[in-house]
Amino acid sequence: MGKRALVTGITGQDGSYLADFLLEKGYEVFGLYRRSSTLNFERISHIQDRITFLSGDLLDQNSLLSAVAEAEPDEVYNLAAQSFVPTSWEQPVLTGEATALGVMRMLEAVHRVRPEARFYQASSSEMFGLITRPEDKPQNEATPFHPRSPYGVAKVYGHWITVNYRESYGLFAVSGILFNHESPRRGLEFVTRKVTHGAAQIKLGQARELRMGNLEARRDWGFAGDYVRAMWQMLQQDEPRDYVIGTGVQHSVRDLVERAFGQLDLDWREHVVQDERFMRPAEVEDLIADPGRARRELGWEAEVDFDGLVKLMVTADLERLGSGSTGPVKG
Ligand code: NAP
Ligand code: F7E
Repeated sequence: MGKRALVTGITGQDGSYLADFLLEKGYEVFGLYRRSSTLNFERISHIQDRITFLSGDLLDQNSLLSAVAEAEPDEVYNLAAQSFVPTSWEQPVLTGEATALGVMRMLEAVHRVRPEARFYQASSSEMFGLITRPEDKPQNEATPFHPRSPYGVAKVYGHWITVNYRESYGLFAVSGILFNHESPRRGLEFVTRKVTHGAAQIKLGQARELRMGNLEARRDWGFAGDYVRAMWQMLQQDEPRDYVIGTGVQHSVRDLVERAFGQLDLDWREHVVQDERFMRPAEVEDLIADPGRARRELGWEAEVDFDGLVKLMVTADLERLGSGSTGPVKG
């Protein structure tokens, strides 16, 4: 019998890649999804028939207890969250409920119903937030947290409650501190996808300009398909431990724009307009990972680099927009 995995956030970017990965490994995959008036399975339509769906919400403890009882998982991947940073200023209470307390509700469900299951928490480099001291660059597992948004603060709670359930109850619970990871399945509001989609629209004559926020922010961007492999590897270790996952290479939003437009033989300066509406009340300027522990202990390394990622995303957007497709997201 293959192992059983319960994935929250199955309809999201990472949930879809993780489900691909686990099915490939022979897992029986259970996916927690939120009921809505229209189905939202675009990212998993290609594997929909191979997943057992359980309806539930991180805000609803009973549904999580039932989902864990029904799935009887060997591994639980808690990927669900309100994950868009700007929304966390608009809806801070909801963000706290889902992204912070939701983690505790999932841990409670595992602790009460299935304490032998291994638990993965989707923590974030947004927890590092404001970097001022030279010794905090690049960021590793010992770098102090200084979150800069309600989202980042909620993730710090999620991180520490995961550590706490490990220390309090001996759960095999780990926190993966993942830096930005992207793909053709990324939501359109995140900067990489906004840029690759926007550039493709301009190339095809479907738009003339792209309105952007802070072009100076720097991130460590990798490919989501590489990062879900790290999540799984963390749960295969002998001991539960937290890991930073990133490429160790940093680029600015300006580099991203230049690279994506350049890919399509466009001059970004003719199309990109800075717009105050996309600036943040408090910015995270300078993130770069030190993934040394993951390399040494998991043998993990990013396979897709920044250029490869931008190319992959631009090509997918151009193809999708060019074919007028509204169908399943490829890639
Ligand atoms: P995403 O595409 O925004 O997906 C989020 C998922 O969470 C969706 O399936 C969403 O369901 C679900 N969800 C939201 N609120 C929920 C609730 N109250 N109850 C149940 N499900 C809920 O995010 P992602 O990029 O895949 O990221 C996965 C996780 O990793 C998130 O926790 C994110 O914060 C974290 N993370 C992401 C990155 C990154 O760069 N991608 C880096 C570090 C950490 P609907 O489809 O119904 O909205
Ligand atoms: O912004 C700047 C923006 O929204 C990246 C989430 O997955 O990664 C993600 O959070 C940077 C920021 O991602 C625009 O100010 C400029 O500095 O793509 P983003 P994020 O906020 O880093 C972390 C690791 C997570 O955990 C989160 O869940 O790009 N930027 N102009 C812009 N950003 C957006 N979205 N739109 C712009 O027009």
